[in-house]
Amino acid sequence: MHVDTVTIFPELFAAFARTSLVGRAVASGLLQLEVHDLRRFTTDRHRSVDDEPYGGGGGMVMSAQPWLAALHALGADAQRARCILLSPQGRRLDDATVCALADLPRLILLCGRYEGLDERVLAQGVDEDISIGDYVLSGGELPAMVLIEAISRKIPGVVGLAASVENDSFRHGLLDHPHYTRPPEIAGERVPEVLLSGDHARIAAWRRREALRATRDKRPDLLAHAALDARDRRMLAELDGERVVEVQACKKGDRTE
Ligand code: 4FV
Repeated sequence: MHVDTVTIFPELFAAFARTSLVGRAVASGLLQLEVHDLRRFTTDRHRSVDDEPYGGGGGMVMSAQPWLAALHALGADAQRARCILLSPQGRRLDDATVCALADLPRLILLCGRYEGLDERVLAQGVDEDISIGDYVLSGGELPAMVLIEAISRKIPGVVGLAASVENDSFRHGLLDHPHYTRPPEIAGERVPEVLLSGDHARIAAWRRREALRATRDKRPDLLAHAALDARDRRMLAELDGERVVEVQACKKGDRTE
């Protein structure tokens, strides 16, 4: 996977490109990450990248010329590169989109600043815009890093233990189950016995049940799209049954108080 990133703050990617998972992906050659300074494509002696907005109003807008020159220089139209602008106006990033993008040979990520880019850049050279969430940041650099890291985890061989990617949250449409490690007891809290049992079938069942419980409690919207089998639905019914008992117990508790 080859990723070109265009930004006015290339230094923001320096540590990111040599640290942890992305650092290993770049070092192994499984990911080629090139960071381009947008100012390299300016033509005026002040190397300016922004200007007053037509129609007035606060803030500055990024000028089209440097971006169009950058896209041309990077061959955005020629090679099979998907050109993506990170922007709050974009389609929300999710695991399915990450998987789809991870199968492509090349991405060009545009990191905006100020109020955003002149709209004519989007018309000319951008294939799609993607948002990492409904909030406004000062720049597209962090969203670009989020996207690069999420995609890197999908590149075979990047995450040492393929199983851990396989079990990632959202991979099967569910949130992850709880995790525990040594010591078996801390702060008066013991690790669920089943996890110490060595009985892998029981452990797998417990983990599936807890993933269903976490998803039902925290992201019920995901349950509607999750690939659930009959056993999952039985587990959910049992969990709901448990909840009824809990609620009744609470009510009973209140009455006796
Ligand atoms: C953003 C987001 C984001 C908006 C104005 C950059 C900033 C500035 N990008 N998901 N949320 N971008 O807030 O992707 O130009």
